[in-house]
Amino acid sequence: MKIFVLTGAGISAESGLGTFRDKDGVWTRYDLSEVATPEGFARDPAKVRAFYNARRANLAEASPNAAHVALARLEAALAARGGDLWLCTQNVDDLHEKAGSRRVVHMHGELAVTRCAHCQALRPDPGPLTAEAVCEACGRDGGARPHVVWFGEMPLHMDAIEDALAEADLFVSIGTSGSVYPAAGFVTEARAMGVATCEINLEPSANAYVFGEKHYGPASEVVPAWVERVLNGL
Ligand code: BJW
Repeated sequence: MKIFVLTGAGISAESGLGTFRDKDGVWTRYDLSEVATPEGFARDPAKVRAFYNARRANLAEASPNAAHVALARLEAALAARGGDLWLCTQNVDDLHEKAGSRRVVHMHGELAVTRCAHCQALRPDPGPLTAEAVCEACGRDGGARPHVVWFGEMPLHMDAIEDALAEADLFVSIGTSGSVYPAAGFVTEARAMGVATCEINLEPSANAYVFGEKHYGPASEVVPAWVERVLNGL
């Protein structure tokens, strides 16, 4: 069995990382055009760096919850039985890796990686972003930005994602509002290709009507129960 799992901010909510569009979400406190667009960074890089430095500090304190752990267990169990879990996350946190998932595709990038805006060189770096940092690859300063995909930028690994979707037997979406494209369109693509679809969320997402199977409740409870059912059914 080949399962494609797409995760969003909701899977990390119970680990203390804020979601974006819920009540008290990140976008209720910050203007996304100021902190999550290339134009916002060009206008006020100090404000954008401060926003992401606070997020990096928050992430350093966070631990995976039972939902992340269950998906790592599912990956190992499927592999042992000749199946495959293809885990694609919109999240820029590293909680899937911390829970033990071996292959995680970060389509919106990684918070604890720094990218040089001048030469695009990447460097693992959980510390604060500063204007003074000199890029080891091109020798220029002033270019340090988080390796995250902002609005208007192309998400990462899209070719591999499309291939994995086409090969899946089941598409499962966990903890995402279904409002940010292209990820929000994966369920429609999956359905068009005859792939079974399942939504797991606290409440119905914007495109809940497209999913064949649906389970609602906190990810830390619903995901482990769903994984148990999948493994019992193999
Ligand atoms: C729980 C829970 C619990 C809570 N248990 N569940 C007009 C129409 C269509 C598209 C566009 C348009 N205008 C512009 C666009 C394109 C734009 C877009 O989609 N905009 C929309 C807002 C309309 N997209 C882009 O610009 C993307 N690039 C692009 O399209 O390039 C061109 C292209 C063309 C063709 C092919 C491919 C590409 C880039 C998008 C970049 C998104 N970046 C961000 C910021 C990342 C960095 C950072 O973290 O700061 O990514 S925005 C933010 O939203 C973040 C997330 O990954 C993303 C999705 O959020 P998510 O995960 O859905 O979170 P929430 O908060 O929205 O929802 C949480 C959910 O969890 C809720 O449903 C809760 O119920 C649930 N939940 N607690 C279970 N305990």
